[in-house]
Amino acid sequence: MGLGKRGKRERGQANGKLPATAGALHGESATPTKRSAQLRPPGRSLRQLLRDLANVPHSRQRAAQLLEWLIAPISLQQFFGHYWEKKPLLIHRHSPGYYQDLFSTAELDAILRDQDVQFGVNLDVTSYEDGKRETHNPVGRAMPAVVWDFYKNGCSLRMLNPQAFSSTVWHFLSILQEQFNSMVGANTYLTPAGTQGFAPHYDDIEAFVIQLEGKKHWRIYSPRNAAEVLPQLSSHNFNQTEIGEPILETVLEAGDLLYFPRGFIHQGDCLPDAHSLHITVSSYQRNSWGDLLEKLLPAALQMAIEEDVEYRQGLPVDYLEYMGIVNSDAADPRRVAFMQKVSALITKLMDYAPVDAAVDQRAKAFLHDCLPPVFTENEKALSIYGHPARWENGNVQNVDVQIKEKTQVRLLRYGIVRLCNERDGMFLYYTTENSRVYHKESSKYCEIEPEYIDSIELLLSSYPKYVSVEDLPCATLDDKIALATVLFEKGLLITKNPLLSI
Ligand SMILES: O=C(O)CCC(=O)C(=O)O
Ligand SMILES: [Mn+2]
Repeated sequence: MGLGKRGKRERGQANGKLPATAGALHGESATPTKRSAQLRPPGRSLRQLLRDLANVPHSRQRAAQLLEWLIAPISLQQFFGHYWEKKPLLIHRHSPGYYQDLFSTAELDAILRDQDVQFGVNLDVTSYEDGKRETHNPVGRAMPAVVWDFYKNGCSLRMLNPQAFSSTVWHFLSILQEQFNSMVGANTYLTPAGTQGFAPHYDDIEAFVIQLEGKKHWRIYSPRNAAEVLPQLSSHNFNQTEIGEPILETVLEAGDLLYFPRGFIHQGDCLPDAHSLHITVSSYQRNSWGDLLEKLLPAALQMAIEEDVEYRQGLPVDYLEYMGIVNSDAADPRRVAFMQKVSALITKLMDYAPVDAAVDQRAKAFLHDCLPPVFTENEKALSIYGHPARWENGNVQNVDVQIKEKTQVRLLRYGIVRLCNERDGMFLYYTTENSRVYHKESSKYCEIEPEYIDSIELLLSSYPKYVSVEDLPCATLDDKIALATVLFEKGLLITKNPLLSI
């Protein structure tokens, strides 16, 4: 077994390929001037923001405010109008502590020590030297002594799902996912001074590179051609000769943010004098119109074939004589008629397209992708997690969930449930029993009998206001209490006041 990047082997010095003064070249930079940076208060810390967001009543509003904080001083309107899916955005914040509560190398170290981090599953050890990109993952648990030895020998450490290990990353992403309505993920990248861990490449996600510690020199390149604009899939590792000239070159320092859309090629390397830790927050993987149509069109065609005889009528007996690639240049009027017929049938497909059902299928998949919500202490006390049922004095105590007609309830968050109409009934999908590890749990749902649909809709439309159980539009009081109790037990409802023990 070769030790490779382990052991005492000396490695080459810093890449040494930095321009003397690295700054933004052509990219748009929202750098506050020195003056305004001095006058403006440094901005809320993440810890303070998360505390403040707990008091924002609507979970969608919380999500929007979190994104606002992430990209400040750019507004959401400016961001979605000018940058989102269009071009990179660079923010030099001159406030090194701005993002510091999100994640740190010290936290990575503690995680390695205390939790079961597996090479290849949770952590990648990589290097990119002399144009060669290598992965050095051993098998098994990533023990600190082994991980830090790789690091000392110039390897980068990429943590693949920090949200499974770090409560703050989990909290942050779980709020943000309601802004994008598309899975929000993250990777962290720790790179030793003077090294590069990854080859140039583009990703299949919208990327928010959040610089947490140290510095990194970045080069960003435009998509190489029209087919690579907003790609569905990530690229292979490019050679330096394949990518042209950067449109943006900069050094990110702690507190800085770099956003770029999928398809923008990027590479980052560390200066000789500083390590770098960043977290890339990602969203919008396979969340395009094309991705919707990929599901919708086969369903529309299936319906059209079932319901409309025109789709079942036979093709002309002679069509092979004038259609197909060998006939594609032929000036045959039968070709024109054939094309018109195809066009008409495709246009008519719209009449059969189950658009809402296809959207609900995406929503259901998204709910499965979601991180479970993070409960505040107060929310815990008002939820099933604060329920007083327990074993005490040799007996069970307070087992009954005391939801009564006057109990006031509401959904914990707006985005934790989705009602979907499917072939065999109405189903309520929910996120509260998801895992912090992607798809570790199966999709969670319960069937909702038709007589309960209006009550679910009322809970959604009244959110974030509380409703009295007696006001749920079910047939009987027993039904109202039964529904509220089931939803409460799944962590979907909280009560206005803690349920009293009896
Ligand atoms: O830091 C690096 O070397 C690459 C990071 C990267 O590719 C990313 O954040 O998407
Ligand atoms: Mn990348």
